[in-house]
Amino acid sequence: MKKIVALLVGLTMVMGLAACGNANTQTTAPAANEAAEETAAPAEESEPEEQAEAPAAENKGNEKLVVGFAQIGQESGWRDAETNDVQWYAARNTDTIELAFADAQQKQENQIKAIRNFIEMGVDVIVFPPVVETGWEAVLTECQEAGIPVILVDRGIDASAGDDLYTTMIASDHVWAGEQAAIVMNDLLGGTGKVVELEGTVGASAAVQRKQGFDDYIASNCPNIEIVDSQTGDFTRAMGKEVMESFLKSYSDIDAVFCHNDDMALGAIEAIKEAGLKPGEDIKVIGVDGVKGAFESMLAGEMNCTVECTPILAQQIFDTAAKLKNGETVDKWIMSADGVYTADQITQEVVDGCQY
Ligand code: GZL
Repeated sequence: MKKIVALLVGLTMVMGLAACGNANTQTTAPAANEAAEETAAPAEESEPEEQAEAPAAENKGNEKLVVGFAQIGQESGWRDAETNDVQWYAARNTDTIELAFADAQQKQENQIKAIRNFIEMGVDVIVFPPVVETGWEAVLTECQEAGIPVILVDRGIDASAGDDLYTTMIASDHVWAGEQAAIVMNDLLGGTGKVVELEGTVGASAAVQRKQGFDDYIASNCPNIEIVDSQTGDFTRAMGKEVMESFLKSYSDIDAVFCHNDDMALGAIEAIKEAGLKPGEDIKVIGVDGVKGAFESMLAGEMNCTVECTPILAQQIFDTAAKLKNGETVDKWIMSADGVYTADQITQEVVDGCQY
């Protein structure tokens, strides 16, 4: 559930690593969190001010917990919040944790390069959110052969790959999120209406499962609600706006939009307003994530609901990684506890208390 905490301050220093391909690594301050260069600049040009010593290739005997985190990129406010939480946590615990962080700029091949780099470094645990569900068998087998446990965060891999290729997954229940969105949608529409759907990144488990939860619930319980169209907005605000604009040009009778994340919902709200319609009234808007922008939009009457999917996972990630380093066993799925927030619950105090 959402917690109210002091604003995060301070500079985060993470392990600086030689860039590997485009999977550039970086030292970032939470506020800055600049996008890494599209193509990796030569290491000497991209060195942070205080280049931390890259962990020795052989990490054996290092008392600290050394974690390699191969982040997807910076596609959404949610993703930035997850990155900031992980880097801030590591920066506050440098006496016991070393973090090697890579930004894959949305590319699976960059995540794979970064994971191979972490294997070379001999980190204790590898952590990453698989940008898509498939294509991980080879690199995860290499992790296994190197004896390095893998924690999946916030997204999963296709079950057909077998679940022995990773040790545990720390993530929300995305099918549940889709179902909750459908329940609220049915309530908002009084059981009748035409809905469009803005999907997340093609092939991402969060998108596949939110769609499954939403569409299956509507099909089974809402005979008079029709999903007239469904297209990917790739989890970004810009593409969410673009696809909603095309929906508005194609359909004159849209009653609601279900967006697989809040960033796309904020883009859809812009498009609805520019079309001369009232978001939250003429067209109901439901998102997922629980980012502050969604709460601000609900307070303004422009959005109706967001289903929380917490990105604040650092404590669980590092606690779990420490257990794995110590040879302990953990559950296969460490599920986040999330809530559902509708506009009627939102006050300025709730908005001010948003953690991300
Ligand atoms: C969810 C995560 C998704 C968020 C999006 O666990 O994978 O990726 O919902 C983000 O905002 O892009």
